[in-house]
Amino acid sequence: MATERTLSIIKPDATARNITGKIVDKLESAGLRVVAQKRVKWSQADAEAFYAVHKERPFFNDLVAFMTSGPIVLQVLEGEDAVAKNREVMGATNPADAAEGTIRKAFAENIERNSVHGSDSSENAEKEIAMCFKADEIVG
Ligand code: RTP
Ligand code: MG
Repeated sequence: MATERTLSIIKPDATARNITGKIVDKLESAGLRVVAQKRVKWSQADAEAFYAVHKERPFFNDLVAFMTSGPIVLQVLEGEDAVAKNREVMGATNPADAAEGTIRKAFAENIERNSVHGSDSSENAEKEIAMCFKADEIVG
């Protein structure tokens, strides 16, 4: 498996609790390297554009409200099989289903306030990285 990049977001529930570093520790311990990072606050338009794939889902409006409720940390992670590795260390969407040792098991509050986002395929990773970072903001 070749070196790959994925988009990670530390969500507002986690920045509110000041646990950004604890989450980065788990990502780094899993062999992922942070090659771009910035803290931002999304507008409604930013969140709607990022989550456009979910716009027909019943949780869309709540998700947009949550993701614009406070600061978030956008990251590009690099490593072997980075998309799958990040999904593995994140754990299941619902923390009640998340495996021991995962970020969501340790930190998520509920199925919505679940602390992290990670791209779900290489194709989506490329799109999401391009939405969030300029090429010269990523230093591998
Ligand atoms: P993510 O995209 O954030 O990495 O999470 P995921 O793939 O595990 O979950 P996805 O199905 O893509 O859902 C995106 C985010 O929407 C919120 N959600 N709320 N209230 C609900 O039933 C519900 N379901 C999903 C979560 O914040 C989820 O991560
Ligand atoms: Mg998803």
